Amino acid sequence: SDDFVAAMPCNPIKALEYGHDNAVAPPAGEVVEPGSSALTASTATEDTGTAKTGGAAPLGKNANVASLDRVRVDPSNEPLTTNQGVRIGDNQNTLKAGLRGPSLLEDFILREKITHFDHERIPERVVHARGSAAHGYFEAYDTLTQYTRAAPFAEKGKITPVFARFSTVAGERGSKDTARDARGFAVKFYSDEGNWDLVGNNIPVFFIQDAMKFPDLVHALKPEPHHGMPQAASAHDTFWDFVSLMPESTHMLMWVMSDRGIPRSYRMMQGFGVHTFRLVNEQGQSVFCKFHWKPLQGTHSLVWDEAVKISGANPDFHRADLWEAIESGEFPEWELGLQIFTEEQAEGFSFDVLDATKIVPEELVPLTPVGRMVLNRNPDNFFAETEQVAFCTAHIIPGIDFSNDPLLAGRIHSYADTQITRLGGPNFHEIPINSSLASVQNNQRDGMHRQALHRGRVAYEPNSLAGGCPFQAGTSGFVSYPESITGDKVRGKPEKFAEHYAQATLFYESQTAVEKAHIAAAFRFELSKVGIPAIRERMLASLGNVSRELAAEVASGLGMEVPNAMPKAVADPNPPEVSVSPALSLMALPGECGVRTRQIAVLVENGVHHASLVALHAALTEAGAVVHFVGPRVGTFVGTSGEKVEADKSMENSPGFLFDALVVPDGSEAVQALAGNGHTVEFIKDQFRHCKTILVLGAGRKLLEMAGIEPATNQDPGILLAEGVDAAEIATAFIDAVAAHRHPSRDRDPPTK
Ligand code: HDD
Repeated sequence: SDDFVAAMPCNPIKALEYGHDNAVAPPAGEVVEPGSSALTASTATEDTGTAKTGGAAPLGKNANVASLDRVRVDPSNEPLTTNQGVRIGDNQNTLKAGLRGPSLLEDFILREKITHFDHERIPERVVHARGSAAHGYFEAYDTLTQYTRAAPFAEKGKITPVFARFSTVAGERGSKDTARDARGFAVKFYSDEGNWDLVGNNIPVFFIQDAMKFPDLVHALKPEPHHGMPQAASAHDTFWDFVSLMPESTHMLMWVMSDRGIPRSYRMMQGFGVHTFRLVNEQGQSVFCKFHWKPLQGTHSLVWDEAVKISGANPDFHRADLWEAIESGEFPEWELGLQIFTEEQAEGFSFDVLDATKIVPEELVPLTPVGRMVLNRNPDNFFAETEQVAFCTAHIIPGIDFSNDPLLAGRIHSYADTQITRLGGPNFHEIPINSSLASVQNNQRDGMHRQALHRGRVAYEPNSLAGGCPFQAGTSGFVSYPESITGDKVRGKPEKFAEHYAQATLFYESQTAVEKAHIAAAFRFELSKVGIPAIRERMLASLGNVSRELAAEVASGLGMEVPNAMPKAVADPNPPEVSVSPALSLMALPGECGVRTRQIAVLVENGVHHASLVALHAALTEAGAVVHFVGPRVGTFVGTSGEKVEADKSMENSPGFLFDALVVPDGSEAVQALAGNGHTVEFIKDQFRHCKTILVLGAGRKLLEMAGIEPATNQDPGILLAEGVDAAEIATAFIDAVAAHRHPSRDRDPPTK
């Protein structure tokens, strides 16, 4: 009976485990109206209303979060036990023969505890070791059944749970967040037709065209093998040796050397599936597709001097930013856009869509927005979820298929393979964060750490003893797109792969002047760290093929002559379709969130003009900014008329470059005291140098002058003076200036201040 089934010790979350009505079309899933406030409101209260430390773990509203409830552990009111459930009476002392005697081998409690500890670490990811992740959901704007039968796009408003992990590539697990690097952007969709992993980066192209070169690339990029340096940095000989010998990497180099390589936040970067994929509809028709994630928070970056300093003061800068935004209910959101094109269209392009070093310019194929992803819940346990999640490009579902991109082919193999070492065997799909919400039924058996308890004696197919189950799903299951293939078995590349520079030039020429200057400065910095002059020269020769202007700029920064441009593989390539693509500039996607989540520092000291700060605080908080009072130390300060101001950060623990904007306070006594503290001028100078907004109230102007900034002659829209002006009045202007992110008219190389 149903009661009996319910009473069985099966996983109640996976209610479908014991049979389900195999549908041909994907089930509709949970559906809400797009943008429905009911959805966000329910998750918002759920997530923000529950403390994440201590107490019972909150029950998630996202389906994949709920399925994790079965493994959540809550020690409230529970005694300490061994792994065998035996209560431990004393967790302080080993078992000894006499108080001063030797420890006894029979102390199974000590031995279990130490043994487990000894094996706590697992191998880190060979690339993308450093990362942070969050739960959320994908919501389809509309049905996309015209192009694909993929479950997440089956119905307007359909919700699919996701887990997304962002990462740096080169650094080890404990390395800094703000290294110059590509960022991983991996999304696991727990669809009702199985897990689909879109394992992308924040850059739409890659360094190499063929997976055969991936180990070489990574060996060149990672710390050099003899001395293990440098950590989380591409600025060293082996990397530039390799890429300067691989002209196909030039396009990706332009992106990594641009400000995209140092994002302000994981929440403020784009994501790309990189490869050309296929969409396949229920009739078996297929189109090509590229995946783009666009952050609604805008695309914003750090500047290099800032990134370097942040890595010292807060190596967890991006991890903390993502965590804190979600904890505060400020859920980051991305729109998924597709570039959909036919094979016939692709054949006409000047480049090959199977070449992962090429984009499809949006001028050729515009983006179609198809849904949004919202991340609304932090993991409960970093190891169990963020560390153990296993993404894999081979995890696709009916309605999605691969193209013949030879880089993708290698990835399809690599991801599942690497988990076998990293997660200790072939059963990593059973780790809760990896297990699909769709029922899993097959005849794969055993192996290390097997969890499933298969009943019966049948583990083969065909069978008659189990009624032929589990049975082949036929066309309701995954059917590879029957692309017809002819050709010789060869090792080689298609013709258009030989053109390496046109899109590097397109990228460079699509940048604003400040962005171009940052690209040149990044090449200069990286190549200045290269010890072998011939490598610098070879790279300059390659850059000469991108832009003479860029090559000259970098060469002069290195005190070198511009060498002759490197000979190209094809002298006379197909002319590119576009020479400028505005979407390639970071400035293209300013975002819609104003100053929400922006970190504002307000300097405080004893004698600070309290009323103006209270008014500002109210206006900024109202606009969604996060205001911090920063003193020479943390703790209480006393304002002009005896009011108390609580500093939650100090200039020592939180230097100026950690904040998006600065308020220099009024109050002559406070200004006097701040003037005597060397940190103050550094704090202001960094804000100035990094082109951030500075609001100076009344007497605070003296501190600006001490920092060598003369606001009277400065036409800078990012420096606001409020003398005799009501603080609340100036708040609006300040908020607008902060929303501009930076004031690049102040950008100087080298810095003047
Ligand atoms: Fe990769 C991890 C993205 C090429 C082999 N890769 C990894 C992750 C991301 C990417 C985001 C981290 C996933 C996570 O958060 O756990 N990789 C890319 C992109 C590529 C790319 C966008 C080019 C388009 N990767 C690539 C190639 C190969 C690999 C060509 C091998 C042939 N990548 C791996 C890996 C990793 C990995 C060794 C390390 C840990 C893991 O997979 O789970 O299998």
